[in-house]
Amino acid sequence: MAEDGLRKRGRAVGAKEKAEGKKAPTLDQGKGTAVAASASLSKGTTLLVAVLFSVFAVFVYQDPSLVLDPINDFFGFEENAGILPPSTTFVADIAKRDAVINAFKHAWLAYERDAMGDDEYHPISQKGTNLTAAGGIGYTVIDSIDTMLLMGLQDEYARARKWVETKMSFDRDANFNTFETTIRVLGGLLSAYHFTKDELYLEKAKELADRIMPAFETPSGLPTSNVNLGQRKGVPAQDNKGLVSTAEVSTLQLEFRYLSYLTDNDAYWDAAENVMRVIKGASLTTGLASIFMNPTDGRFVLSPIRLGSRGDSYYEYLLKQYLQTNLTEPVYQDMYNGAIDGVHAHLIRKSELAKLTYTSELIPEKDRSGQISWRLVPKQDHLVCFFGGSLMLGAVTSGAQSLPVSVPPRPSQLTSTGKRDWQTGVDLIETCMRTHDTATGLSPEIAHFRIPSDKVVGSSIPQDWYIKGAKPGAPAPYDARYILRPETVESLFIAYRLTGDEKYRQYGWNIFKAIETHCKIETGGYASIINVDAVPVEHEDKMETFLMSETLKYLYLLFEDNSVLPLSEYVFNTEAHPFPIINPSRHAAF
Ligand code: DMJ
Repeated sequence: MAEDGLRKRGRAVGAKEKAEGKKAPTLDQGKGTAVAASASLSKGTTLLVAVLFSVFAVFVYQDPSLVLDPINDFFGFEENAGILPPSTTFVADIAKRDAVINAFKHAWLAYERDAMGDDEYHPISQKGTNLTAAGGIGYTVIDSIDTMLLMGLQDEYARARKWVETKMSFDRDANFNTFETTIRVLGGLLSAYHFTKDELYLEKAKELADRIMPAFETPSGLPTSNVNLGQRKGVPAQDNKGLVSTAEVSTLQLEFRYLSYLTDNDAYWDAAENVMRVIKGASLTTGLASIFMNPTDGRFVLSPIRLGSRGDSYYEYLLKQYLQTNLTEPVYQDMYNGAIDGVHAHLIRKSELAKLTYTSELIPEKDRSGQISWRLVPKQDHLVCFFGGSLMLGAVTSGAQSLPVSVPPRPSQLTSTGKRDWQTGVDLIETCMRTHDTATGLSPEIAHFRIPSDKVVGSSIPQDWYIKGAKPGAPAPYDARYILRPETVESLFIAYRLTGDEKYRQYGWNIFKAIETHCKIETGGYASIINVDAVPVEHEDKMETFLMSETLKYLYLLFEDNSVLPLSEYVFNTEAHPFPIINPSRHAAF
């Protein structure tokens, strides 16, 4: 199914092209006519032919697939010939896949033993805590269920389901983050329902969404940052003057749209789509998005522009909304294309020494006269590492000349922006892998890249990038930590599915081994580390829920047979909860 879906359809196109190739006799006749005509060619015509031939030669030099593709198709060569032998491509690496399953069990069983039902887990103190004093909402349990189902952990799943049925409650009189609750809990419930068709999950999803919906009741319709689930009331964030994060308001759409699709209740879809309408209306000419918006007037507020925190999944969900409804809503494709053009024009840079591709941030600065200028800061969050895989996925869908493309795509199958995005995606993944060149083999929360004006000397990592504030013997800065984040392995999974290139599995295995070596707690669970560049490591007593929902799921899928969750049939929410691609009767009305 998975890549098979992509690949089978790829072969179908090849077959069609081959069928057209069978019109060879007609071509031969044409060639005979041309030969006869050539006898009477004038010198001028000969010159014209020579010029045309030269132009053609230049095009072929730039893109050899112009000639190679028709030859491959005519002779029936496999579309991915030369990448990997088709018979061995994409089969599971069972030993590595099962090692990831064992890691999941090591995490889950410790959580279940010490903290079952609590929102968060602290593996060193072997305790759980809740997000609020009003009690838990199933943050960790729900975030983990679809991974258990995928991994075939029936016993663990049965116990988790029992807890959901008998203990989980959203009737909590406290403020919860609207975005986090949606992506982790609503997203997890919807995936669990998709895989099991167990009404329990759909009922819980509806109840939770109904409690979140009042957050959208602002003058603009941009939801408040928090929501009191017990009182069913939107609550503006205390910090940030009641402003909302762009990524947070624009990363609820896959979940609310899918819930409408399942329930035939348009209210969820309407609320989520209205946010996109407001954002489109507020859009900056660059296609980029500042990280804060005003929920009263629905406008962007002067604030940094970046692909890291508060910006990241805005770009992710533009593409994924387009994919979710089977490429039938061009408004999201247009918004995505505009945003990615803006990213290339303003944020993508090359490092000084090794010419690594990285993303920088734009920080607005006002001078005394109120004049605004934008300072480019060469700072890339680990969060940005989702973007390499996302660009590659965008290239083979939004950036395809026609669908489906081969695995990997041929240059001739991509538009010029598709080719650009594919290359940037490939390069960004390499850069993210270079940020794993640390003492632990894990990458820091934030990497800075050297620029000519940089005065940094003597970093412990004498490369194109460094951890700001890291000094031998001094306490590690916040930037130096690894908190079990998934973004790099997420991109590796997508890159492997779209290329079949074994190097992505090797990269993923290296990261997995580093997690096992440095983050695993012998008594159970995994913990964040406070400095990726110091061994032996010092742990922070926290196991983020996205270890089980994302990091281990993407690693599992990287080593699993590609018939599991084909990218041609599924779209992953930003917390790695898979939703099926749907064909709804409605489409964006703006
Ligand atoms: C996850 O909760 C989601 O992937 C979110 O979009 C960004 N951050 C974390 C994981 O790093």
